[in-house]
This record gives sequence, structure tokens and C-alpha cells, in this order.
Amino acid sequence: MISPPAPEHFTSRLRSPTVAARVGVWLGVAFTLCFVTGLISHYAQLPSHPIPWPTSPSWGYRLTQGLHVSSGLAAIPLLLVKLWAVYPRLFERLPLRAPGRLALAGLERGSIGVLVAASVFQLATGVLNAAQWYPWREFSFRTTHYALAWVSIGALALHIAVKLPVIRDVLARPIDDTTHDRPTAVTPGPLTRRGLVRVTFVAAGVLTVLTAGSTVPALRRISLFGVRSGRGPAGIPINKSARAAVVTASATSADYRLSLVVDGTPVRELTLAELRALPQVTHTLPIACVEGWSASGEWHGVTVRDLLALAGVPAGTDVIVTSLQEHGAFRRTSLPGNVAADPRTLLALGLNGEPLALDHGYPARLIAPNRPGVLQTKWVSSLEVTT
Ligand SMILES: Nc1nc2c(c(=O)[nH]1)N[C@H]1C(S)=C(S)[C@@H](COP(=O)(O)O)O[C@H]1N2
Ligand SMILES: [Mo]
Repeated sequence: MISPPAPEHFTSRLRSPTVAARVGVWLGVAFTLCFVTGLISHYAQLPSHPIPWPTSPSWGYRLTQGLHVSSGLAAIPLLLVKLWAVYPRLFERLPLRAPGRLALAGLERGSIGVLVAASVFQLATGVLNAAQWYPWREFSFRTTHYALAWVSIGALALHIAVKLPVIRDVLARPIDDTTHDRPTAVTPGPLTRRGLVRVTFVAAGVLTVLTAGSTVPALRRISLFGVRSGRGPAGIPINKSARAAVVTASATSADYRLSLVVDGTPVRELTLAELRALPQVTHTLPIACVEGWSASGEWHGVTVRDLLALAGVPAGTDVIVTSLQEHGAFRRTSLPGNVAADPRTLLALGLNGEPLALDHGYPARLIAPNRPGVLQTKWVSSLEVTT
């Protein structure tokens, strides 16, 4: 007869609560860091902010986004080892004859099921998003990843609360202590418990270092799993090319004009030569892509503030930035008043001493301090305000 495995079929001594709790602590740290930095990213991407999103430090979003991706990746080996250590408990017989205990056991397993499913979903969709592979057509990554972040952090908090007595007890004991072990977890393996925990931490650390090159230029050469190579025109990667955005013809056309639109009426139309004739400034600002790479560049161009002044609009007004790109979610972005007023917020015409490459947003692109990459609109065709 075929029957499901029972917990006593799993005999490795490595699968102990002392191992699970030690790996679990760091998994909890990684999840919490990932959750908090994720909330920050979600807030930064809202079209308007109840509490203004600050423009300083200019590298703030770059830091939090780098931490988000690194902590998420570090969580992968931690979660795998944690699940491996505890999954025999899944096969424990349910107390079918005692309805009270059955209900409790059912609730506990249900909550763990939710925790595991949500965590695996978060890590998997995060990795797919970083790899720019979007198998999903039916749901928006950002909405779903955000909603399930709350589910997984809530289920995690519940799990920790339920297990707290055991966690505290096993953490206070040496790792080889067997007090809380399943009676059949007795087979010693080639690896010690301490060895397993060390290998897990090393794997998490190595994974982080091998991807951190997407944020930290000094690590780029060993960035085996890095999200982007760091290569691109003027030394900055390209996320979407002009060709993919179908703007090659309109962006290189002699008819290009930047329109300044006030209350639905175009009040100024500027050619590229006219933009170049306006006062030019240079600022060092990063592009920090939500998909997990970032790079700093020296941008030069016209301040959005000056452009708004040309249109007779007071500084501090919200602006809608529109691209020549005709389709796609990132063709229109909103620039809150405090960001538009910052003297470092530019309509950039050049990068790292070169004219802007077509793929970087030629003839003109937005670049603002401490702003998520998706909102740094390329191939800008108009700035619109409503007074
Ligand atoms: N019009 C337009 N602007 C855009 C995008 C886009 O798809 N269309 N992608 C954004 C994203 S996701 C990022 S990370 C940055 C990348 O800029 P880069 O390709 O010059 O590095 O541009 C942003 N601006
Ligand atoms: Mo991006």
C-alpha cells in the first residue's frame, strides 16, 4: 500500500529546531528589511504623496532599492534551508479524533501554508522582475507584490508569535542540544549542524556580493548574477531602447519640440537648439531602477524650474511629464511640486560629457534626485501643469 511519508521517515539530525531557529532569525531580519525597503519603494512610486517624498539625499532611493534586492536574494538560501529543516513536520498526523486540537492544528498549518506560499511567491516574482521577465499578463507586478508583502509579513509575525517560546528556548541552548528534536531525528550526516548553518549564511552572503555589483560599482566585475552589466552609452545601462519604445523617428525628427502646456494650452514650444541656448547646469545623480540596478552619472541640461518659469508657472506646481513614446506604462509620469522645484531636477540634454544617446532619452529626458528609475521619463515631449 502506498502511504504518505511520516515524520519518522526523516532521520537527519540536521533537521532540528536549533538549526531552524538560527536560520530563521536571519530569515526574519532579511524579510523585515525587504518589507520596509519595499514599502519605501511603493510610496516613492505613488503619483502623489500625502507626506511629500523628499529629494534628498539624492542617493536615498538607490540605497533602499539596493537593500531591497540584496535582502530578497539573501532570503532565498535562508528560506530553502529553513523549509528543508522543518518540512517533515508537514507529515505529522492530524489529531482527527479530537476536534478542539484538530481545529488548532488546522489553523497552525493553514497559517504556515499562507506564509510559505506568500514568501515563495514574493521571492520568485522579485527575481523574475529583476530579470525583466514578465510571464504575467493578467496582473500588475507592483500591485500584487505589494499586496502579498503584507500577507507574508503578517503571516510571519503570527508565526513568530506562536513559536516564540520554542524559539527563545532553543536559541538559549547550544546548537547540538537535542531536547526539542523529533525522537527519530538521530542520523548524523557528513555535515554538522554548525556546518549547515555556516554554509547557509555563506551562501546568502555570496549571493548578495555577487549581485551587489548592480548597485555598487566596485563590485561590478564579480557581479555574476548582477541585474545589468553596467555597460551602455556613456557608461550607464539602458533599460528600454528607443527602438523598443518606437520613438526613433519622432526623437530624431527635426520637428521635435518640447511643449510647455499650462491648463491645456501650449504656451511655449522649444526646439532642441533653443533648449541648449537656455542656462545649462550639471549635477551628479543616480538612475536607480526598481528592477534592482543603479548607476550614477553626471547629467547636464536645463532645470525644470527654469522651464516652468519660462511658462510663467510658480515653482512648486505639480507637473505631468509626457514622453514621445505612444504606448507603455511609463510614458507619462507625475512630478510632484517639491521635486519640480528642486534645482537639481533637470530636463537633461547630456550625460557624462556627451550629448544624450538616443537610448538614454535623446533629445531630452527627465532626471531628478532620489527618484525611482521608472519615473525618470525618457524622450520627453511635454511638461504640463494645471494651475
Ligand atoms: N519613456 C520612457 N521612459 C523611461 C522608461 C520607459 O520605458 N519609457 N523606462 C524607465 C526605467 S524603468 C528606467 S530604470 C530608466 C532607465 O534609464 P536608462 O535606460 O537611460 O538607463 O528610464 C525610465 N524612463
Ligand atoms: Mo527601471
